[in-house]
Amino acid sequence: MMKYQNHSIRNLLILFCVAFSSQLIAQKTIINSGWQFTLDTTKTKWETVNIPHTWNKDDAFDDEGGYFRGLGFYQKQVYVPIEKKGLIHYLRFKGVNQEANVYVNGSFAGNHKGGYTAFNFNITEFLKFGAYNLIEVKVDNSYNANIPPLDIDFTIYGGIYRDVEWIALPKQHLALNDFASEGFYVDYPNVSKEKASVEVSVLLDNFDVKSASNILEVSIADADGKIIQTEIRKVEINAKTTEKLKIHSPEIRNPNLWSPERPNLYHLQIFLKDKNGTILDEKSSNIAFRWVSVNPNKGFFLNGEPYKIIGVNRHQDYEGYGSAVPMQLQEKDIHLIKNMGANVIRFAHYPQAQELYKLCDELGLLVWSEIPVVNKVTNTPEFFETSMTMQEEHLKQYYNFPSVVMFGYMNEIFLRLVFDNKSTDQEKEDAKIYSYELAKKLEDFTRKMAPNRLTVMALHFNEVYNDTKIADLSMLIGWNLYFGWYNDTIPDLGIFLDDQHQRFPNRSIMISEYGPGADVNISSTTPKKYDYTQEYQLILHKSYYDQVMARDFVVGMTAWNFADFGSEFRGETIPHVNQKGLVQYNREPKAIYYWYKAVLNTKEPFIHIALNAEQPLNLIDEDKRTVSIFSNEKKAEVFLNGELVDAITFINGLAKADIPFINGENELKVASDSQEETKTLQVFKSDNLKTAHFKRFGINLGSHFSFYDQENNVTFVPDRKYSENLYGHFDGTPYNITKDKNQGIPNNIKNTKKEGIFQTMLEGCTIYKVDVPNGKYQITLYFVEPQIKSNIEMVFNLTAEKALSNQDTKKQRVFDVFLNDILVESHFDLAKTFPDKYGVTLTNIVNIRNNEGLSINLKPIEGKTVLSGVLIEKKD
Ligand code: GCB
Repeated sequence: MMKYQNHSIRNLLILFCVAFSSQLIAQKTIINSGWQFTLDTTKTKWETVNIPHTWNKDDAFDDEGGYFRGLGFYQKQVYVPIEKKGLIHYLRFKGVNQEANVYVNGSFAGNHKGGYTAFNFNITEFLKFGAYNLIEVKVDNSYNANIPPLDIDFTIYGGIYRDVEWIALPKQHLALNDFASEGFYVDYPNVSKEKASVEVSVLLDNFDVKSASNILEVSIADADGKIIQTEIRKVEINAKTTEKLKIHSPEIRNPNLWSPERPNLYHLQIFLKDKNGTILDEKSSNIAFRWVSVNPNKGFFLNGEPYKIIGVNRHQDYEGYGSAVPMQLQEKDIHLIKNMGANVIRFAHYPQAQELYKLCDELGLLVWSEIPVVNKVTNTPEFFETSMTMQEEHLKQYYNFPSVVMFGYMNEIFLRLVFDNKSTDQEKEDAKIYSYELAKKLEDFTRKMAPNRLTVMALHFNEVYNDTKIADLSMLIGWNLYFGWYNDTIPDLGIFLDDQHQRFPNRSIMISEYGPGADVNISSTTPKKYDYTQEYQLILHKSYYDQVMARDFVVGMTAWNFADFGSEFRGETIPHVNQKGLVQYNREPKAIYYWYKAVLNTKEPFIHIALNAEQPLNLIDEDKRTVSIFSNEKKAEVFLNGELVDAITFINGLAKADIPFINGENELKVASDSQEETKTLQVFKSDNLKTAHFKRFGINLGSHFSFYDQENNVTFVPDRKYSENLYGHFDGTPYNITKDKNQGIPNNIKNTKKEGIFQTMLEGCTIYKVDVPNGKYQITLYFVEPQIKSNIEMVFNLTAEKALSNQDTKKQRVFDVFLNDILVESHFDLAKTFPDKYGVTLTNIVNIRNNEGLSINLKPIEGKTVLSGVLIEKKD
């Protein structure tokens, strides 16, 4: 079907053409273009928008807390020619977040709850023919205790964010009213290496007042498009009824089996014809022969062979677009995931665009698909019913994608309960019971509806899932494990897995989520938990991979997350973004993406130097820098400025080389027999700042990591204790660094994009020295008051500790600021002058003479001083 996103007139033309053609055939038109939209409940001012659309693409990322959750109104006029009168007309909405009420010419056409599944409304009875028809959609993304998901770690962008279709059909057609499925379901009874057969269940609707004699034609084509079999049936459909029939195809001998390595597809085509052979309706689908199973001791099996599944989770939003992402960009994600060498995607935590599942069929990616019953359940009949309906829509709409091998329905359903300090013990016990009840209903229903798929559920690290026995319901259990981040240390993963396996020997388990946050601008030679360095991200992922590969019983793992994603309440080093992606929010890969590619993609040889050439590198009092290099080659040679400096061997995709960079421009080349990569890097190398030449020099105080400040093109060096001819503090301690978690560190700081500098700081420092040469400098000091009251609840820290934030916001500290004995700021009181959590800078010009270097003196008047960063810029 073609898309005319910006040509609504063409859409109408198509409707005309169809109407004037002699045959009345099914017609699908995408009506994305030129809708009127407003958030104004008086509906007086409208703007014109195209679908996909969300009203939260900006406000979910701005400096103000929160984002608009409420009502949005859409409307559109569509001309329907008189010739279309004999047809049945449907509106199909592929995704409206999260509740929609649709009206046609003022009449109520239907309501739909849930933002991630499609719905169809038959609007024929409301239409005027040979006239314009007004379509109105009232969309609501407010919190609704009866619609899953409830409190979650992702933004609920409101709007009509997937395509809208107008489908006009002859009176007999494949049903569109069975939970918005395509009206047919493909099954594969008895698939093996030797033979396979296909069974297609078709729902045929007859809207006529008389019965109809039709012909149903079901054919299967091979990968080259050659039809290999066709089944033809005469069907008599009674007036105003739906006819259900099953077509069994003859056996196919030695079928080409489907796998991620060899995604052999066949193609199914269904035609409904009238008795004269005119096509009334047609449908098609990928079909593929594969079977899967799990074994508690041996893991996952694909087509009878053991198979480790390794891949990613994916959220659907994208930097700058919110949830309204052009399909081409979304499809690019799937290609990126495939090229990384992944063999599985978990579409978490909700069904995503169908086009992507089709691409998974074609590229070869196993799929886990699920509905957004996440973190908690509301004990109302409405919540239960909406969840069940959502799962029915999900199963029926995604049933025919052969890539889908796992159907899920719940994620960490006891997360809120565990951190709930308001409910009574009895209420908590009740919550365990009713959440289990819903899980059981969803499990039974999924097994019944989708008998050839695995059922799955994801849990967080807590015994409550074992105690309640909810973990025994699904065929496969996914543990979301954040050892080395929210919990304990990285090696605790293996201990946990072994313990679970021993205690629950009949359970098949995988790791459905894991991973630390990482920021491409943050780097360290001494990476640690919670520092957001790419180096720590590598350590954690690599170790998880090793621990999973060492255990046959573990089915596999899916990293959290393929890409950074919007989570409005979060405040990490990038405000409102969950930063656990293997690629950034704009899909630029982080270093870790290349490490996975080195291990998993054996087809495309490549070499990647894990350094960002854009970012200047500092080697202060450091002779060599250890650089990580990723490759799926066996060995390579490393050249610096044309000289061979090392010969490396890659183990599990990784080799490290100590590079003796020189001051200035460096060309680093790594070459194997067939591949090479070269990076040109700007290096500032010095063991004596007094004799150094630089334009800008920045220091990230209170921190062991460097931060690349794009705006100034400076990499701020980590802090250190002062030593002669270099820089550093004489006193003070890193603010809250001992806490090992990011609580207490200010987040979502207003007026800056440099959280990496502001968030860490020295507290109680009175003397800081930088031994720069004599000259004129512009000195910028960076401050933030860390104890400003925060309204951000860091629930995803998964810890019972309380944030340090809710303290008195006034007069935390007052101090004088001196630069080389000149008082540049007197009675500096951050809390008083900047009552909001605000990134504050003080900039002064200073002349440094007599080899005295730069001395920053902070003299406390009340409380302890703070200082987050220093930028020194040469001015003469
Ligand atoms: C989880 C959740 C996921 C969160 C993730 C995190 O366990 O399932 O929705 O985004 O942790 O990053 O904390």
